Amino acid sequence: MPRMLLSVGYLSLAGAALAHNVTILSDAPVNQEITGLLWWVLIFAVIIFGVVAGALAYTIWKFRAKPGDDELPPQVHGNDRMEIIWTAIPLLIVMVLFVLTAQTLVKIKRPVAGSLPIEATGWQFWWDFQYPDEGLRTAGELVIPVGQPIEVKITSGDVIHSFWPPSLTGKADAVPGEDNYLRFMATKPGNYYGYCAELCGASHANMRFRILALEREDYTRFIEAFKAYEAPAPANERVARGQQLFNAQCAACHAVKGTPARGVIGPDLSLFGMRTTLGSGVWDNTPENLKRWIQDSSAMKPSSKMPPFTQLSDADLEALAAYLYSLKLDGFDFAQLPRY
Ligand code: HEC
Ligand SMILES: [Cu+2]
Repeated sequence: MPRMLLSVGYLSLAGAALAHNVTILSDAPVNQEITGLLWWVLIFAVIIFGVVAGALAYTIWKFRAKPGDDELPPQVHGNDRMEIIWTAIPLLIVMVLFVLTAQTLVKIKRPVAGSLPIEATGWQFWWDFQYPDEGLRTAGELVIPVGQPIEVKITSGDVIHSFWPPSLTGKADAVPGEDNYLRFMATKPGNYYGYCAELCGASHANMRFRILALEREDYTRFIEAFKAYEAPAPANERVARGQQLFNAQCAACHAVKGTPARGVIGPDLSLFGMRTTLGSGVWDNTPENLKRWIQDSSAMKPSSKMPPFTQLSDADLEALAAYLYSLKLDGFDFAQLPRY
């Protein structure tokens, strides 16, 4: 109940549409730590408000002008004892908050043995993700296991970005030439929303990502299948045509595992057919959105670094879409994951 009340206050500030992105409603351990701090601040704030407002109300009532009061009341200048008290109390409160905050900081910054290392690189306007231990690469949607600590090494390839999945943890800046670390753990499976939290250009607001947390067995199955994965041989004419177009027009910037496409300027598209979103976590991954994206991505995402392909015929777009949707592992349905 108190947690609910606190959430109501928070939500009225943050906007109800972001209900799945509220730190204090999250079970993730780092967010629980931060929520604990928030409680301390709230307790002190309520006490201070009560004392100050109460004293003010009492004074106004007690010393109000009464009939027959024609003379000025006694005039007082300064009170050493009170000044010492009202300096000492805030100092004490700030010291308590300092100690609590320092404890929390140490706890959430400490490297955890058995963490899964991940490397995240921000680019205008998308996120590249790598699994250094497995030699795997993806973009926009990062798959992790539930119940294992994750250690994300964050950097940027161009300007300063910031990596922030609010339902899982706080944020860390992505700075070119520098590595910052975020450590967190998902406690339940889900499709967690993430945002770039540092103004980075015209499409900063369109630079998002997702973290897909899977049960341990599903995660292991996913990683093993991904390691063994090579883009499947085209199942029909259309997919074959799509692959051919892709290798001719898109492979300079995009990679697809097990094919000649090895570009690294744009997102890795090896498992694009499994993505729940398109354009770095912004649009639903539907054929309509995909075709619109390929034709002119900057019409959807201003200043997108992917060039337009307005010369492609409808049949070509269909073929490219058919090829991209063939790039997936069987036996997974990420669309079913609850969203946080
Ligand atoms: C000059 C490099 C370049 C070329 C050529 C290029 N792309 Fe891209 N592409 C990008 C970049 C950069 C992005 C990321 C844009 C963003 O989200 O801000 C991107 C994003 C995408 C996405 C969205 C990926 C995601 O993670 O959601 C798809 C799908 C895509 N491109 C398909 C294609 C196809 C199909 C072609 C060929 C017809 C192509 N691209 C050609 C650079 C390129
Ligand atoms: Cu950014």
